[in-house]
Amino acid sequence: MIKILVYVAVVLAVFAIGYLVKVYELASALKGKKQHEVTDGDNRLMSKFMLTFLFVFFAFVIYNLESYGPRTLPESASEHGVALDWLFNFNMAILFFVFTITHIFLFYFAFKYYGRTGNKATYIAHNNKLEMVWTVIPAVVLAIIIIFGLKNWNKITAPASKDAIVIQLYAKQFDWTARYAGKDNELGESNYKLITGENPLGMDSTDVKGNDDIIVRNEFHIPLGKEIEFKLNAREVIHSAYMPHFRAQMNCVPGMTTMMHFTPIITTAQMREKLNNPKFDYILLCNKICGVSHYNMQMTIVVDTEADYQTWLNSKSTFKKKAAAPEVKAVAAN
Ligand SMILES: [Cu+2]
Repeated sequence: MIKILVYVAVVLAVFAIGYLVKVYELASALKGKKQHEVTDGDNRLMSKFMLTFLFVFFAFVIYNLESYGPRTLPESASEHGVALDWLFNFNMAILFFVFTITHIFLFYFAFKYYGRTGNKATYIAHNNKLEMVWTVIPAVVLAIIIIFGLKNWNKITAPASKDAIVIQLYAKQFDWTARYAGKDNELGESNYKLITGENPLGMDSTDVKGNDDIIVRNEFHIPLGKEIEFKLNAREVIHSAYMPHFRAQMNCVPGMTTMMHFTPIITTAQMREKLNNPKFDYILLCNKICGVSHYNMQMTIVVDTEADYQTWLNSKSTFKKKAAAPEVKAVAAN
């Protein structure tokens, strides 16, 4: 009902404006004014609006930077992220420079050179020098950005080193499971046909490589200063492993393994201190709209010192021990 009333109000408003314009035109005709004539006075007024807009607009931009700037991500917690942030800031610096200059010219010139009767605009058909300047400068700047970008991209996407800690991140609707490769640093085989309620990753219990694997949910730990190699899998639809504080993201695709790696450089405790926020936690999010509970598909990441990481990892039981556990429980129940 309210919707219909709003529609009716909008339609009536449009009619009302139409009639007002008609009344204005008739009044002008009666006064002997030429219809739609733009006077120098009108142009002067508009030019002043242009200049006012320039200042209001920049004030708005500065206000937005001030109020929303602090909501952006804190400094990068991974090694490659520092280089990425530098590249991002370099891009932003160029953008802001060009943005400021062009907007000042746009609105200041509209103010200064507003239309006056008898004034004629200069007509320039072609100017080689100008063409060169506005082609060569952007080309050089773009080339610099692309070269820096490619250099970083090659480093980030290069294969991980052999001694990197291997962790599988398994995505399904709607949660994450992390699996550590254990002492042998090799993940055991898995197969979707083996998936059951007790074996959500479909681990193959005949593969000895999987015996020392450690499966954790809700929270996973990684050690400071060590390279971590993530192997990403998805069960049913495409998910995306997004770790914003580490400037890392990679799609998880059913039927294949995707990979990424990074080295954390700030522990959770250090970051809490830096941000003066004792509740801060690194987070793994799903960044692909994968279904109704996509928004809640997350896992806490804890960056520990090497010693704390080992203690945490040792407190977890391996796949083999866990597989044996249900029998123990059954005995206890009897
Ligand atoms: Cu998802």
